[in-house]
Amino acid sequence: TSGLKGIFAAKLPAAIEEVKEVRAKYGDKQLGTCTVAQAYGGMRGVKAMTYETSHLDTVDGIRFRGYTLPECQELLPKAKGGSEPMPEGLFWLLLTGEIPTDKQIDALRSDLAARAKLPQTVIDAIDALPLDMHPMSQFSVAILAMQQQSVMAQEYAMGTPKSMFWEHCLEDSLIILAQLPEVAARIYRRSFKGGTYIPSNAGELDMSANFARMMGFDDPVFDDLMRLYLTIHADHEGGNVSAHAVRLVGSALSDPFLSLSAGINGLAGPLHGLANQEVLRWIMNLMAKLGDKVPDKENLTELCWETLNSGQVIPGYGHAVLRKTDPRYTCQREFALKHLPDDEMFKLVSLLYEVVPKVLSEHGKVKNPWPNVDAHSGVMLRYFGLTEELYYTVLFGVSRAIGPLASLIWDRALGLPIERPKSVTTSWIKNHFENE
Ligand code: CMX
Repeated sequence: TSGLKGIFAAKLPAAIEEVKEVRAKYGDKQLGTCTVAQAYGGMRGVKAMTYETSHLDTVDGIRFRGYTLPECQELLPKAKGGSEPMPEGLFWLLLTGEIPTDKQIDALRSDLAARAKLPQTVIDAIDALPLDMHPMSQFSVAILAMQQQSVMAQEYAMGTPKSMFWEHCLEDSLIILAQLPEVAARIYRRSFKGGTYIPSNAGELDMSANFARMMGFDDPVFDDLMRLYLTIHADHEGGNVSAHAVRLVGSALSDPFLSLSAGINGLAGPLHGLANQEVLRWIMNLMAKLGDKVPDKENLTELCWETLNSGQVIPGYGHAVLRKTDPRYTCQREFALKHLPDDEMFKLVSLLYEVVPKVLSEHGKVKNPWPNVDAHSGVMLRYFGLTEELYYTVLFGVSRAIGPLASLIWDRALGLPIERPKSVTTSWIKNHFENE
């Protein structure tokens, strides 16, 4: 085996001790305050949870275990012939805090391959779903269908001690990561390719190349795009809807399958992961409206205002935490500049980058007028022939399993309790502050 479990286990005593010390030393300190406005306002900016695997800076963007995206691109192991990092390597980094060696990643791939065979019951469950059900709904149902394999649920039923939870959570997470690409590829092939399937080759190929092959793509540059895509979407600290849903549901000791399915349901919302689908639709719509006109700053500005004036958001722009261009946008832009600089749609996306922030700033409502990760991904997928935008968020979901599951293993290892914040009613607030 890869030794991943051993390396994680070796880190545990010191990490548990560190958390104990921090709690003893700073337990009474205020992390942040919560105003009434924040309680009504989606708890924005309230520091009220810990999350070890990644941290989001409002300006510099995401850091995975302290490493920026460009650092991860440089340091994480590459597949043979590829130049982007492998998401398997990121899982290792998020879980252990260490950059894995090539050898460790080869061994992890074997660990995953040993768990990759989809149970027939999962295949049957997917096959029973309506072909026109949204791919994200199919994906969430499929993950629930996978839950019969949960070691954590089986062990809990037998009365396992709390100290063993993380081991079962790790085992379930490995099963999920091993099987998710095939589950996702099946959903793609049945929804858009007439239900013809390409077998998995998890033993030979890295996760991204195997996933690409199962979807029906056979282009080394697309493999690299998948590696980049699955790496950059993996984790975005703990408060976003998908990561927080995984953490919340997992805190009831629901196993990783149940927890991830909940996270995927959150990712399926248009203000979160579904925005990548919405971006492509919005761009197609802009192109249709432009007709024969060449897009320029002037006509695009007008069309952006049309979107805003009709009460809709401009998808792919804005963020709850970020206050600058998302580095996940920037590294996709760099990939596009390298591989598809002359693509018309990429040029349009680039032009929108010059137009939208100005329009949104003038609009005056948004706290962040800059693009997020979703503003860019669809254009590149489309360029390589993955044109079915309804499917885009499933790719996001395959990736988003990586971070929140690594974090969930830590939650169980650190023995975090069930989440249960206190809520108050509007009349409680009125009574409470009336005589102040
Ligand atoms: N277009 C138009 N209006 C926008 C906007 C956008 N792109 N982004 C924010 N606003 C509006 C909000 O709807 C809000 O309006 P109201 O006061 O009428 O409710 C106001 O500006 C203030 O919002 P904010 O504090 O700047 O942003 P939030 O933290 O509330 O929301 C987000 C963040 C991402 C949901 C929001 O920017 C948005 O809806 N963006 C478009 C959808 C999108 O791209 N989502 C993907 C995010 C990344 C991901 O999770 O995948």
